[in-house]
Amino acid sequence: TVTFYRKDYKTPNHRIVKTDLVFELNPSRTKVKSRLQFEAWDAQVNDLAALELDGEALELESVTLNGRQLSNTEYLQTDTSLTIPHAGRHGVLELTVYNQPDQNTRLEGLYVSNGNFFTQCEAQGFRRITYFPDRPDVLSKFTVTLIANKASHPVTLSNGNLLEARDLDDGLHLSRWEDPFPKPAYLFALVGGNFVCQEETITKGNGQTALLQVWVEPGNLDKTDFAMQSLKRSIEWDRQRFGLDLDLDRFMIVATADFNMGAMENKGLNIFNTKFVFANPQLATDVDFENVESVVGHEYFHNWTGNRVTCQDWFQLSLKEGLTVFRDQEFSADMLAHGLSPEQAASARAVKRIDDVKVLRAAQFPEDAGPMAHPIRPDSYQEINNFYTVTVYEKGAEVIRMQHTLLGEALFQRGMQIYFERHDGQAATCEQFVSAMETALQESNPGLNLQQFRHWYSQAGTPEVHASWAHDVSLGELTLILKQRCAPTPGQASKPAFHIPIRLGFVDQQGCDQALLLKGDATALRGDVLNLTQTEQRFVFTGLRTPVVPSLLRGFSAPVNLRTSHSSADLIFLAAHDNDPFNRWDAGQQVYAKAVQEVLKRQGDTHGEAVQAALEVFGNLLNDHRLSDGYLAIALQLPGEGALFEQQEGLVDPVALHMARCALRDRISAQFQGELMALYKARYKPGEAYAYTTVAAGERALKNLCLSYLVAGAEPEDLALAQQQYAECNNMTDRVAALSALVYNGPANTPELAHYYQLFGHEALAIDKWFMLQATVPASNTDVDTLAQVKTLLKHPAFTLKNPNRARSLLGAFAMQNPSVFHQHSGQGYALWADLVIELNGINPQVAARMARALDRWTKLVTPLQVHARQALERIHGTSQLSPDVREVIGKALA
Ligand code: BAL
Ligand code: ZN
Repeated sequence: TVTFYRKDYKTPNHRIVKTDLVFELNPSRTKVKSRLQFEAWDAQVNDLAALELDGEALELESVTLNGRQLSNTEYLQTDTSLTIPHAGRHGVLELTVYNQPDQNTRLEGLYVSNGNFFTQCEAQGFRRITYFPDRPDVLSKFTVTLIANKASHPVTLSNGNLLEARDLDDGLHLSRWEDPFPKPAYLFALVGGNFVCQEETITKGNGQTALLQVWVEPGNLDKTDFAMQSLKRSIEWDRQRFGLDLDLDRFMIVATADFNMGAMENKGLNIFNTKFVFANPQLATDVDFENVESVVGHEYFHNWTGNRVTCQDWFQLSLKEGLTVFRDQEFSADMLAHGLSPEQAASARAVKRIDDVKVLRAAQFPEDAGPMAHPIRPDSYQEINNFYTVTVYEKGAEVIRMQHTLLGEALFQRGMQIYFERHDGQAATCEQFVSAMETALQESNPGLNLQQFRHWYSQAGTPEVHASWAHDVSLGELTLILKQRCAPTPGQASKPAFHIPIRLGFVDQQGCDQALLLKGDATALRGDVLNLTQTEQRFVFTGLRTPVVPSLLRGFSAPVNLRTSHSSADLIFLAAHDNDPFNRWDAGQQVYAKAVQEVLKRQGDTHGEAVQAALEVFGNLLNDHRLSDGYLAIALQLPGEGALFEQQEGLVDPVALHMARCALRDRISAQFQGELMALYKARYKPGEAYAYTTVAAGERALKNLCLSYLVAGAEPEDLALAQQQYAECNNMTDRVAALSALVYNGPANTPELAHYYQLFGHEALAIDKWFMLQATVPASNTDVDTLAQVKTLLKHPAFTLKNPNRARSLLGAFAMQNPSVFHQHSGQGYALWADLVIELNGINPQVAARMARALDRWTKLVTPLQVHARQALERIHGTSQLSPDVREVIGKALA
């Protein structure tokens, strides 16, 4: 096992000033000729320095240096590299290699999907195309010539501008592309095949025009409108909010059904998983629409944050990913709020923020507490593909968001401006980003700095913040005591205190925020943000002469676990009255979580105090008619099983936890049946045309949430509601909601499943949903043996582990979204998972390593489950030919 360390970064001997590539595209044997014009990196590099190139799984035909063909004693070839000793300070290297796209099931480098050619080069796929210094700090100007069979592969695309396109002899054709911007190899892309496109010409900020294209396989053009609209909105938004315009004459998106990631920001030629392009009402849910918009935005925003300024090395990945996720989150929030009244807009933004924090808590907090914990800027890795994580992305975005909170929008934008002034066209580091923000901060606040804030980049783990307070109403003084600690993570036993921005308010009994007046050191409070910088800190607020309830960490101002001394009554009050919609939601979640824990302790009994409190919160929300449907839908949802698992003290039995949560859900459902039915009926409008808008999507979300409560008892008359909705719906949102109500609560093989399959048998993404639904039937549905069902589905003709989306829809859904069946006490869930991870390891190591993370948190399971889990982990670990990807994940889990 090789481990790579951040501290070992060294500049290369040479830069590649210019790269000319010629591809003769052939599915079984593609010829790649390259001409690399290289130069010494700097004055320190002497004539004797070796030119070092990476390469894997390539057949090397010839090596020519400065016009002279080298014999194989004049270079050094290994399984992973090609070295030319004494290459000189500058020169031209020409290579001819072959690779095998149709054998490439890893989907890294050049591969074939449905007969068409695609590439995926980030992080280290380019070295599977040809030998090259495959590292992000080597930026080169590329020209690319593509030669392909005109009948089978009529469309060929690469980065940048089209210089020429013409037919050749023998049924071949050629296209030649030039990317005006130097870029690292990971941003290279080519596409070749049978495609059609939707295109539009737009006018850029400088008055010039640009051609936008969305390319798909024939038959799919009716799914591209929304992606095109999203692209145009992204371009407009980046110009308005960040002052960043499109720098290309041509910007293309191409969709493929076989893709490891969501999408890829290759310069001018974004390649997308169909899942994040295709959207029309028949096939995509409201959530799918929202995801398409956010991923189209994300990839487009990378054009500046990622491409114009890229990363020095892969340890800096969060430099582009955290920042770009922050940007896509802000874009989505602005789009969701667009055109709404101020109140509705605030509500839409809050729902978006809550959605993002739910992901963080359900996926990143466990990562930070488990064997793969790493800082957003990791210090080491074995396989970089394993570090495209929720920590680097989502926690990375939170770290950017905290800087935004500390600086405010205007100074943050000034920091972005400084960042581009300093680093445009370069490969940069996280440190350089923070330094740009710090300069912006100090331009108007010379006394402040981000020194301590930098710990967020170097320290892993979710800090825990404990808050307690004492309020002397007669004096008007409230003393707030905040303590922080962060549990040890691999390689980091103890950590200095973080700089934690805590947005806060004090809510009086009328529900009004009292003024914030801090006694003493005024710099600790800026606006409504308190700077917690010490392990333990005491803040005295004055002028509070009536009782108040503190509302802390408003808007989730820092990615921490907050533990407060709020009483149950305080939480019920905040869940009804907090002026911060995020904290209002969060107070409700805390009450619900306590209720689940109480039901668990009382072995299913739902007559304890905590359940009473949950019913009170739920009832208050139902009675608050000012709430938007979208907000109410999210506030009436119980915390997910993943979040509950993490919050529970001690060892956890996910099956028991699931049953406790179900008991609470059933109690709520019984108690509020009338109200839920009324809400459902008022929003049941099967004849209404579908439109994807914030308000309409919120209405559907609330209606379908009500349905999920109503059918929980599995009474035939309630299931009939779902059957009727299924039969009458005109969109995928309502269809999937109805179908899942039936599949999760009704008898096995509900006829709607067969109907759905017939309706959508030819639509891969819809069939993914079909597999996913059946793989996630929980243990509480005793009519269904989900494990047996999954085993049967593995043999279904439409199932294949080779397609990442399909693998995720069955194996991923089963192992990561169905805790009560996956963690069944027989251990059979783990055994099946281990079989499939081993099989997938031989096909696609990158996707296999994702699936392999399902038991990251196995040491938090109750002992009998730990025994089964260890067995399954050890079985995978003992497999021969385990990829470095899977080996790292399983090795760390067992360490
Ligand atoms: N750069 C990999 C895909 C993404 O984050 O956009
Ligand atoms: Zn990204």
